[in-house]
Amino acid sequence: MNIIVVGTAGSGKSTFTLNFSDYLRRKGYLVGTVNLDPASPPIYQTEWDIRKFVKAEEVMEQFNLGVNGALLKSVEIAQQHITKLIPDAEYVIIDTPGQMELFLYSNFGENVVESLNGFSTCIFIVDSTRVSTPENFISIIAQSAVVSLRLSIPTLTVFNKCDITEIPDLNEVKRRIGEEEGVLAELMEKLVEFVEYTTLPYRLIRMSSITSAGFDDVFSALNELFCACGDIS
Ligand SMILES: Nc1nc2c(ncn2[C@@H]2O[C@H](COP(=O)(O)OP(=O)(O)OP(=O)(O)O)[C@@H](O)[C@H]2O)c(=O)[nH]1
Ligand SMILES: [Mg+2]
Repeated sequence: MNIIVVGTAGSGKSTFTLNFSDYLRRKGYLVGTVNLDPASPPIYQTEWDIRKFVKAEEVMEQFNLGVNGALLKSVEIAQQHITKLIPDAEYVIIDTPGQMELFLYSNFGENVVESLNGFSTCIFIVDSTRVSTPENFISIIAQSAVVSLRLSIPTLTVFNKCDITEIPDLNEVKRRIGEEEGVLAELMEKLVEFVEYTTLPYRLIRMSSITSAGFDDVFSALNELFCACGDIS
């Protein structure tokens, strides 16, 4: 199973890759980790590192680009190397950059999916410390639905950092949106329907990539997607 880890900047993708791969290894699985972020050296041991081919800081200098432009250019250069970066393992966990526009506006994600063999799934990691208002919540859920649509693979939406913050209750968010008035409130009510295109209505998964709380839930949800027989299939 290939697990593509996607999420906003600082949501915990790399920490998840590090600790969830250890979790799977402790269960006895052969696990490979892949760093597809040209801007960050991996915090886990891996020989499958995009930075062997392209480093964002060098691209920045070479093409006289800013941080974001250099990342987009690096990813473009790296596309041709992706197939060399996929290990042969039972679980392949693929860490990606936090610039969401790579997944929302470019075909980077699709190209990654096309380079993979076997069953692929995406974990969309939500930084729960940043979804305290209904507006933030709806915005991130809409992003996760668009990522799922663009990658065209099953996508599990997971709330991270449950060790330091309350995870929002979906019905409570809907209730708060229903109480608001005006044009924007109407827009939010329409946008909340995006939730239906994520796995959230079936199961809200809370986890901590630091403490590994909720990893059992993530693991069983992934396997349900794989078997296509669980309640989120
Ligand atoms: N308390 C807490 N902190 C976390 C958790 N997951 C990640 N962090 C912290 O959040 C920060 C960002 O974590 P990363 O794993 O680097 O996040 P990322 O999504 O890979 O970040 P980018 O690659 O920059 O987009 C680090 O300081 C982590 O220690 C969590 O579950 N709980
Ligand atoms: Mg990272």
